[in-house]
Amino acid sequence: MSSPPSPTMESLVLHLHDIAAVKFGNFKLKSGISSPIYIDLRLIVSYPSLLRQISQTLSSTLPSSVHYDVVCGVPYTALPIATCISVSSDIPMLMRRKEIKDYGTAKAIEGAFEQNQLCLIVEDLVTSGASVLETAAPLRAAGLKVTDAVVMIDREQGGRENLAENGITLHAMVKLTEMVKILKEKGRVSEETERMVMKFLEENRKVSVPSLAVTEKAKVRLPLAERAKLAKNPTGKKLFDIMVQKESNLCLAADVATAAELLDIAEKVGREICMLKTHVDILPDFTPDFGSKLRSVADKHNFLIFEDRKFADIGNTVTMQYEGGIFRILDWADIINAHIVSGPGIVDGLKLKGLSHGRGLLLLAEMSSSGNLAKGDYTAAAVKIAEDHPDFVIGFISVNPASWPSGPGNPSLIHATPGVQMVKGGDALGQQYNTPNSVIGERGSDIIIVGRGIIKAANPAQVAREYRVQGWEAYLASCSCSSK
Ligand code: S5P
Repeated sequence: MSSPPSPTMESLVLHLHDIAAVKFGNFKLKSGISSPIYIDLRLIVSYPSLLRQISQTLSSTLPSSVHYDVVCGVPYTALPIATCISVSSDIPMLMRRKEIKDYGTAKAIEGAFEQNQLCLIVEDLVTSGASVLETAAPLRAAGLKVTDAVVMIDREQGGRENLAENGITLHAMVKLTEMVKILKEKGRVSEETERMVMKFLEENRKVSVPSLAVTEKAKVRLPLAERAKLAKNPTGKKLFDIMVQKESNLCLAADVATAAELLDIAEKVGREICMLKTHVDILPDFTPDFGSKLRSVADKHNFLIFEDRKFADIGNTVTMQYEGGIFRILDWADIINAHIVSGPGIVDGLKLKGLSHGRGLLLLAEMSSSGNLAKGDYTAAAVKIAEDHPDFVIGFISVNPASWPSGPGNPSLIHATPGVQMVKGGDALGQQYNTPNSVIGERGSDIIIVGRGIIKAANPAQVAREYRVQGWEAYLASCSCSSK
């Protein structure tokens, strides 16, 4: 930054220092590292004139070419700032809910808006840009356009670049290094402190990936291409290959009302997904040619078909359920799944039919619904059964494999997780949602299974793209390797 700071900026920075919103010393950050500088902007609500000054300066930070129809603050610290900007500019505001308890009554975005309106995101402090992205995702999912974000302080730790990669231009009121320079020039900090802070920022500038909370167990995974080589089942191998080719770890749960709608959404969303999950028994217009029709969409867009049949009976019965009836699942589904409540015989039964067709099986090791009983010893039993059938079992339906005693375990097996939306929450019937970042980065899963988050969106193809990008970036960030 070459131009000297304006007097307004200087007084603002000094004011922030006066109220101890910027502190120097030795602070342990959430990430565990020690920092010589600490910023806590939550305090600004106690100083109305400062809040007003901040909002005015933020508004004037934006180039005149930036237009917006609505503003939305990143919860919680930036909410009062966004409110001030909204009130003084007479531009309506939206609020993003951080947690959604009940999808029946609560929405991710509160406030009135129209499709394709431009929304400006307001944030107090940007490090990696992850929190701005977390707010942009549900806004975009609701049909708004997000192209710009304005922030009070840019810590210059990769946020600008990460946001740019996601189509968002960051406008910063002040950069952290500029703040420190001002404080040094005004005699608030010593040369020594300035040097320490600059050194710290310089060393941490290289942190350019979103600071996803990646758990240790989730981190130790091999690249997908390596895992493809380890897979013993052809469909399991193909799934890894498709994920790499399409840079997608997104599975669409196509729980739509009719077969016609299913084929339509498969066509629209096909290019974004590695797998499409069906519940074929909910389709009133199912016809025997459904399988071949879906197969041709799957071949065109290169994804696998997963019939979420959740077989649960004894081995002999499931052979008939798999092959026969009106659905003839064996003929068209690459992948099926099964509960293990009846014991390992169910795998033997399904394998008897599926193996020669090259099909694969996912075992339900955990479930996403609240109060479910698939945990502890039950989950461990699923792992054991999978290990005993590497030629047919390709992996698990799981929810938090990083929490398992062995972690996600054998890298030739895949983890696919349902209960995924852009914001944490649930529905009125016990479904529980986690975000793509949490599922992939913290919980160690490989594939996000998304249903209503996509199919109920105004523009499913665009929203599917956003899930794909988030899921894939979370995967790359949590993979110990830079290659896929
Ligand atoms: O534990 C589970 C297992 C599955 S396969 N929880 C689930 O929700 N599922 C399926 O994932 C469920 O049957 C539905 O098809 C999908 C979740 O859909 P959504 O609309 O809640 O995303």
